[in-house]
Formats: sequence, C-alpha cells, structure tokens
Amino acid sequence: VIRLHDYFRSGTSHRVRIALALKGVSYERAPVNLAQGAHQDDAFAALNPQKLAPALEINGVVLTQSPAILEWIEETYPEPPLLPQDAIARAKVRAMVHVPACDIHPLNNLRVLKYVRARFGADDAAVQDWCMEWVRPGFAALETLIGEGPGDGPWAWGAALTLADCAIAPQIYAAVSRYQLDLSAYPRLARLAGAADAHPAFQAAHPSAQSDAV
Ligand SMILES: N[C@@H](CCC(=O)N[C@@H](CS)C(=O)NCC(=O)O)C(=O)O
Repeated sequence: VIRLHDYFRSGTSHRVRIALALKGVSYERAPVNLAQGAHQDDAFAALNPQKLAPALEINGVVLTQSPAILEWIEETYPEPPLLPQDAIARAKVRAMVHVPACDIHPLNNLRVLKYVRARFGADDAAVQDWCMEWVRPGFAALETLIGEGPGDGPWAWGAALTLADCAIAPQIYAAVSRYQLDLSAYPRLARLAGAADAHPAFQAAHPSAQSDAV
C-alpha cells in the first residue's frame, strides 16, 4: 500500500501527486491539515521528523523531501520516463526542479511566513511582497532556462513531460491562486500552466480535486 500524507494546498505535496498520477500509480491519501497545525502532532513527527508535508509511506517505509520522492517514483516506475536520457539534459531538468524546490518554495513556506509576521510584524501586504520577491526572479530564471531547452513547449523540457513540470506547475498555481500573479510576463510558464490545466494527471493532482479541499 502506498499512502501519501499530504495537504491539498501544499505545493510540495502537489508535486508528488502529479508524478504519481503521470505514472498511473494508485495510492491512498492521508490528509494532514497544515492550517490546523496537524503536522506538529507526534503522530506526524513519527513519519517525518521535520514535521513537513509530504511523507510517502510505502509498506511501512516512509520517504520525505518531495524531490527525493519524485526521484524514487521515477526510479520505481520508469514508464513514462520523466527524465531525459542524456546526463546533461537530466541535470538541466533537475535544475528546473530545484528553482522552485530549493529557491522559491522554502522562502514562501507557511512557517517562514508565520515567522516574518510574528518576528517582524509583516502584514498581509508585506507578506505578499516578501513572497513575490522570491517568486519573480525564480520565474524569470525559469523562463530563460525553458527557452534554452529543446523549445516549442508546452512543457519545461519541450514536448517531453518531466519532473520539472511536476515541480513548476504547483509553484505557478500557488503564485496565481494566492497572490494573483499576472503570468503575462512569463509566457513560457503561462503555456506550461495551460498545458497542465488541460492534462488529466494534473487535473487529478490539483488541490481543488482533493477530498480535503476547502
Ligand atoms: N523541502 C521539503 C519541504 C516540505 C515543506 O516545507 N512542506 C510544507 C507544505 S508545502 C509544510 O509542511 N509546511 C508546514 C510549515 O511550514 O509549518 C519538501 O520538498 O518536501
């Protein structure tokens, strides 16, 4: 049994749901309500000592860190491949995973936003500015990186769906839904988002399609 401990609105969880859906892997969900702090409970800490979603439980073994989980999914379910064959191309796709995973999302995470509110008195407008400060350069870099790839989209690595799309689509969704980011400055990301919206796996993985969505 594969059980995903996640939260509908969690971008890191969203990445994993997309990859599982693209590979056609069936799994159960065990939602963890991050808004209510359920990830701080002992029960969840026993799964992930970092107290962060997602955690993927496979017959009692628990995997954490969504990029590591994406790689496990790719290695365990090779079809359809979500990494190119060539080592340079793989490194470039992984770099596009890491832009949101290492350099955007961590700065916009719930605990960080709570801290800037509590420690520095940031109000809603300041929190939005804070988030956009990290989203904009990350998205601008992704535009360039996508443009340097095989081209002609609609995905980050040309016509091929890759792990990069699993990581980028949730970050776009978060920026647009939470902060009303206008994607017109990022035409390649807008095209990727459009392709994701039309794709059944991305639809199944979408936050609004989850049982705990509110
Ligand atoms: N690098 C980790 C980050 C996990 C993470 O920060 N998850 C968020 C949800 S998207 C979380 O649990 N946040 C809870 C908090 O900040 O208190 C991963 O990619 O899995």
